[in-house]
Amino acid sequence: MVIERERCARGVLYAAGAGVCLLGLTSSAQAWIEVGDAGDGVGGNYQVIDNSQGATLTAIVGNTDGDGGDFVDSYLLTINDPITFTATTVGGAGFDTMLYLFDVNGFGQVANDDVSGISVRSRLVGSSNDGTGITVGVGTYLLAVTGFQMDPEDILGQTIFDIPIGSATEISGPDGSGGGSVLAQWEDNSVLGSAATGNYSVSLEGVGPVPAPGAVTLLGATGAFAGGRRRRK
Ligand SMILES: [Ca+2]
Ligand SMILES: [Ca+2]
Ligand SMILES: [Ca+2]
Repeated sequence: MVIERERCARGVLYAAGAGVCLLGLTSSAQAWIEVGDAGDGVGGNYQVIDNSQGATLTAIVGNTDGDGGDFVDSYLLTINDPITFTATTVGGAGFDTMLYLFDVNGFGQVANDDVSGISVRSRLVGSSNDGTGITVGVGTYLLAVTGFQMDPEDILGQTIFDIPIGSATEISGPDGSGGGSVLAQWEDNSVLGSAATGNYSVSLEGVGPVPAPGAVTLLGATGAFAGGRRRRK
């Protein structure tokens, strides 16, 4: 996907492959552009965001179109600042998005369906607000971008996150019956027969690429420590 800067309002990015102005993203933004089709995260099938498209990371731009099973795109990235961490679907053609965050092993962390009662886009922060008490730390995480209503499940088909009807705006922890298990499959529970798909851009804060192996040993050690601390809660 080629980014052009002329076709939209001054300073707003244009994604030629998607044919959309990326509202909310300025031309100073460093977007990761989906390479081919990002995997759905099951069994380590994800796209690693590295430094090849820039050293910073303020957005991810991509597409789900349902073809060839392209309903979920997942990306491995680093949360550098859990306090300011946000992931928000913005701009694009606009469809009913869902965002899910897993740790590097596939355990559910936080999830969101809708920003508000009037917006079906999604927004994640680093702490759940549904009573599950989840707070993410510094480390490597898997961010899955998908549409309503794709639900991640464990190997037994139990949902990992419980986002009840009428509670679409909650930042959910992994409180589904499969919440203690790793991501093993996705279930399309859309009453429309097929989950929402489309062009998306996800605005990011507190996030960076995954360091090259061996390049940032210190960060890896920090991430491991944060993970250990989280588990003892
Ligand atoms: Ca895709
Ligand atoms: Ca939604
Ligand atoms: Ca929940």
